[in-house]
Amino acid sequence: MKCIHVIDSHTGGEPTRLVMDGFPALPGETLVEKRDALRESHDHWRRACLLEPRGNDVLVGALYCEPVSPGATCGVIFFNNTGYLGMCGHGTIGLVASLQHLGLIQPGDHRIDTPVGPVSATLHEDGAVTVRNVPAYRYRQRVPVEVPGYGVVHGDIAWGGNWFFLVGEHDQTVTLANEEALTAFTWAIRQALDTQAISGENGGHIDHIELFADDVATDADTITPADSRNFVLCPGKAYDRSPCGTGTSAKLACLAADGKLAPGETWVQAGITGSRFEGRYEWRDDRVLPSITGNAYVTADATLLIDDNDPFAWGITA
Ligand code: PYC
Repeated sequence: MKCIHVIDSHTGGEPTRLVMDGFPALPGETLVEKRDALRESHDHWRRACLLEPRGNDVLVGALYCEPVSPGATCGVIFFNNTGYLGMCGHGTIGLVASLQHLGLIQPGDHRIDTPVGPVSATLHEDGAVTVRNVPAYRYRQRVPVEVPGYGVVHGDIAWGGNWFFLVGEHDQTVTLANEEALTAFTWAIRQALDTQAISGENGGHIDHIELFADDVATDADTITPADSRNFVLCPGKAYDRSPCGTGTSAKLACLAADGKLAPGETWVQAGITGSRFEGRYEWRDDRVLPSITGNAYVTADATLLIDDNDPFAWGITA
C-alpha cells in the first residue's frame, strides 16, 4: 500500500488538495525542472490524487516542495485533472491556510516558489491571506474569435500566472443556475481559440476562459454587490467555484490598461458561487503586480491509500 498525506481545503468554494508527503522525489534545481520531471516520469501520481475515484474534476492539486530560492518558505507545483498550472491564486491561499493548520507557519509574510516565479503571501491574524502574484499584463485587446453556434466573440488576452481570454461582451446570464450554458459557451470559445491558433505571447496556450457581468444582488444578498461577477472555465472543463486568483490578476491587468482602476484601489471580484476576492495592483514597469485577498478553510487532513491490486489505483482515465 502506498500512502499520500494530503490536506484538503477550499478557497471560496474551490477545492485544493495539498500533497505534503508520499510523492516520489523530483530531480531538478528549479520548480520548472521538478514540474517537468513530475509530468514526464510520475504523472500517474497526479492522476491518482485528483481523478476519480479519489478525486474529481474540480479539485486542484498542490505539491509541497522544498524552496529553491533564498528565504522562501516552500515551493509548490499546481496541477489539475488534465495537467499542470503555472500559478494558482486560490490554491496558494489554500496552501497557506493548510500550512498554518499543520503548525508550519505563523501569521506574517511568506515567499513561495512556483514554476512561473516566486510569489509572496501574507497570512493575516484573522486568517485571511493576501497573495502577491507574479506580474500580470494584457497582451492583446478585443480580439475577435468566430465561435461556432455563437458568432463572433471579442475578448482580451491577458496573463495572470496562466493565460486567460476575458469576455465582457456577451448575452449570457452569469449565475450559478446557468452553469451548464456558461460551460457550453466558454468551452466553445476555448475550442475556437485552439482551432484558430489564437494564443498568448510566444504561443502561450490560452486554457482559461473568463466571462464577466455585473454582480446583481439577489433577494438573499444582504451585502453590497461586488464590482463584477465572473465565471471562469478551467483547463479540464470544470468551472472555478472561486473568483479565480490568476483570473482576477488578469482582470486587474486589463482594468489598469484601460485606466478603469487606479493603483491601490480595491476591486471586489465575485465568483459564480458568490464568493469574493479583493484585488489591488501596483505598476511594475509596463506590468502590474496584483495582490489578491481571500480566505481558505481546511476540510480534511487525510492519508490517501494506493493499493496496487486496485484496478483504478491510478485514477479513471478515458
Ligand atoms: O485561483 O488562480 C486560481 C485558479 C486557477 C485555476 C483554478 N483556480
